[in-house]
Amino acid sequence: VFDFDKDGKISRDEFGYCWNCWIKTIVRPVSALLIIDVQNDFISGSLSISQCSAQQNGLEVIEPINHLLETVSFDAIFYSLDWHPSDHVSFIDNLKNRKVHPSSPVSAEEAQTYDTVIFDGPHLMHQRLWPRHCVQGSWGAELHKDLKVIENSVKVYKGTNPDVDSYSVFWDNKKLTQTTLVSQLKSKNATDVYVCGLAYDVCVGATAADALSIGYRTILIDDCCRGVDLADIEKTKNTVLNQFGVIVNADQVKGMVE
Ligand code: VGL
Ligand code: ZN
Repeated sequence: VFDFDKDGKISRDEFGYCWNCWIKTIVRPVSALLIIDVQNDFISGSLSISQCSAQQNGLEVIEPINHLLETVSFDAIFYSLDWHPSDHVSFIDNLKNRKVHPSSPVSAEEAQTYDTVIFDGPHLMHQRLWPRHCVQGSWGAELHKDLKVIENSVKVYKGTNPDVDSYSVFWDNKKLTQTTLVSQLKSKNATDVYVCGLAYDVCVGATAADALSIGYRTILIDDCCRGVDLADIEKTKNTVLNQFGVIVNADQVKGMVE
């Protein structure tokens, strides 16, 4: 099936194709795509990232993610949802019902949205304060209507404990509880975890960091992510690269998975 030239060599393209097939018979990668928090509140709702310092548009991830879903056959696909109860610790309007520790860099009285406070409790806990968002069952918590949802994919809900926030789809921020993602990736023998969605420097970054810490080959799909703060997006990328993760654009993924 290969085109040999007159010296009996195969072309550069065909060599690349052969190499790819050969290495995959040895490595047998099993790919999982994690689509993080593509929910109304982060796109045009109460925590719209367009209102944050990087002024990015969350809507822009939908078309490239849909295209990825249509052109690449991942072995498993997961959609995460930030899914908070009404009394969630991260909501700034719940601050009055909580106890800020005296060592907190900002007091309860001076705290503004996006500030980080230290809450008192059984353990001291750093917590960034956000507007009320992704309340369980609300419109803001729904996946955006234009995001393609694949049959037989799995939804993973996080941030359901009122007292602990959860940025990563693997564990909450205090590593008290795991989501169902960990056992589902194990049962599918996943080896490669592809990560995309919102917000780049918050939940996407925390998820990629945890995937790397577990030992998954972790691939961040840069052009399918939008974030809150440009400096934090740069930090996220550096963390991934320092832990031997890979950062690609969506058009590079097809060759990696097939
Ligand atoms: C997120 C802020 C608060 C996210 C969730 O999905 O990135 N950001 N909760
Ligand atoms: Zn949240």
